[in-house]
Amino acid sequence: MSGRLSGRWVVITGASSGIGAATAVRMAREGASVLLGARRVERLEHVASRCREAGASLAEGHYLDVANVSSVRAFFDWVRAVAPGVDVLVNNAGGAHGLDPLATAKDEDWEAMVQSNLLGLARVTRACLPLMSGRSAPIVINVGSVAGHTAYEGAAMYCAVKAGVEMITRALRLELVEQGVRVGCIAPGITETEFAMVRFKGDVARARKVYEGMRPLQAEDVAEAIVWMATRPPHVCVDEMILKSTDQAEVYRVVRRGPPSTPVNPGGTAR
Ligand code: 8X3
Repeated sequence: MSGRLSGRWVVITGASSGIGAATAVRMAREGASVLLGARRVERLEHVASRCREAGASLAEGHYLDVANVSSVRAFFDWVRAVAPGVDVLVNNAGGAHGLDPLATAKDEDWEAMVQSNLLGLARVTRACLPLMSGRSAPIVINVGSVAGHTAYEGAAMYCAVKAGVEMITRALRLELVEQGVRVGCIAPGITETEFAMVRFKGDVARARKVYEGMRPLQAEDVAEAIVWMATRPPHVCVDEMILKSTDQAEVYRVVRRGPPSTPVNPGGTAR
């Protein structure tokens, strides 16, 4: 199948649902070969099959826990065995845990957020970079958040790790400019995925409130932007992109116009 990404090899983390899954399918539609990582391998297999139907040259999934060093190593051993190299890395795995003020926040929530959003992203990137060497105009796309730009109550650690994603992106951009590796970050605002369900540990009523009365971004909206970043000509690097619902002017300035337009999407993803 021909497409703007045909002949290109794409690795996506957190690909079992939400933004990761939508990005995989959207990249597949462009004819890419997609290699997907996530902990939920059954759901990953389902996404891989949707990618094959969408036109992927190849779509396969493999267990990946970005918080675990040996899992990252095993994942990239697999990538190395399957692919001649990697052209696009989408660092999507991550998410928020809890919305407690720092004074009462839980260690396990902090540790989970630092491990997945920050350390996981860094170790996945470190493992992937050797596979990008020698490819034509490779690109690393990090999924950050508007929370990396603006602090809000109850999200000190989440804001800190997402600001960290921005800083890793900028440092890496400088480190890789000589090699011609592009590095960019996309910072989405409220997106209707499993994000809120994960943050509130399965509390449907609290999760639903996040999207209540407004029209949030959908995973596909963010996926579309990621594919746009990945399909710029080789001399163009989108360093940063902030994408928000029209109803969200700022992290905490959201217009809620009426009853919920859509239910909480149980098939979405944490970010
Ligand atoms: C998710 C966006 O506004 O819930 O990263 O922090 S927000």
